[in-house]
Amino acid sequence: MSTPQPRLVEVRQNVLKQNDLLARELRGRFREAAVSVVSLVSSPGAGKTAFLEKMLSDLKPQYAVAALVGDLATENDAARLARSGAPVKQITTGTVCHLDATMIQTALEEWNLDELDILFIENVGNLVCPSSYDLGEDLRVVLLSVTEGEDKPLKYPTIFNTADVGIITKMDLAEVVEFDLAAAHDNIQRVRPGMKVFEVSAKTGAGMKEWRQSLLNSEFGLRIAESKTMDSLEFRNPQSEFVNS
Ligand SMILES: Nc1nc2c(ncn2[C@@H]2O[C@H](COP(=O)(O)OP(=O)(O)OP(=O)(O)O)[C@@H](O)[C@H]2O)c(=O)[nH]1
Ligand SMILES: [Mg+2]
Repeated sequence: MSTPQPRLVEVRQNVLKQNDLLARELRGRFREAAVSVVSLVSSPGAGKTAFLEKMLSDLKPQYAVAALVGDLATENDAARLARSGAPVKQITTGTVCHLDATMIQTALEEWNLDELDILFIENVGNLVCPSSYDLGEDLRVVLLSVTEGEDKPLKYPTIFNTADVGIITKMDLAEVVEFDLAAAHDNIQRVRPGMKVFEVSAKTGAGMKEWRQSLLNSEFGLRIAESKTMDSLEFRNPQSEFVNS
């Protein structure tokens, strides 16, 4: 006779199953609307918002970009991202250490996905919780900053293992913190063999072009070669308290 599973595990499995079902539905909606969705995960302070600020500013002249950003308590990141002029919405999670598919669905209620080319989602800074929650994204990007140390992929393998692309951030600080770049690449490949990894600095802009070109050139299977919505006045003035603030 098999031993029954503890109740805690059962509840957790149900929550994840519900999330997976909704994420699948979201993925279908994103595909139907032909919007590419890119999520960012990392430890707190690895540079997600700085990287995203740069991406939004660089892409906005040619693409209809927008961002959802998760944070436990503040709206600081949304305010920073909105400086790009792109529509931005903050999801404040309270005590929850990750975004889930329901939060994404609710946050998108007032936006017309048909008018978007690329939607970015910045997850709550955490190397553990976000890994189990599918958000319906096409591409999950994991960021590792040089100030965290090159061993993080080995210590938090799941978040690296569930990502599609890696970005080593704050490269302008690599030398001063004696970051071992070769070891970092090696560690990433040990937990996620074959994953493409970029080296960038949002501060100096180094490496951003290579990453952007790969993203736009369908290297990761996204279809964002041409903008579909740049003429849309409605998109330029969407319902968002952070737009152009
Ligand atoms: N030198 C340097 N500093 C950076 C770079 N990118 C981010 N920072 C700094 O690192 C700190 C954290 O950056 P954020 O962009 O807020 O990091 P985050 O991952 O969004 O943080 P959370 O949302 O709190 O998890 C800030 O002080 C940034 O100015 C970079 O490329 N170079
Ligand atoms: Mg942030």
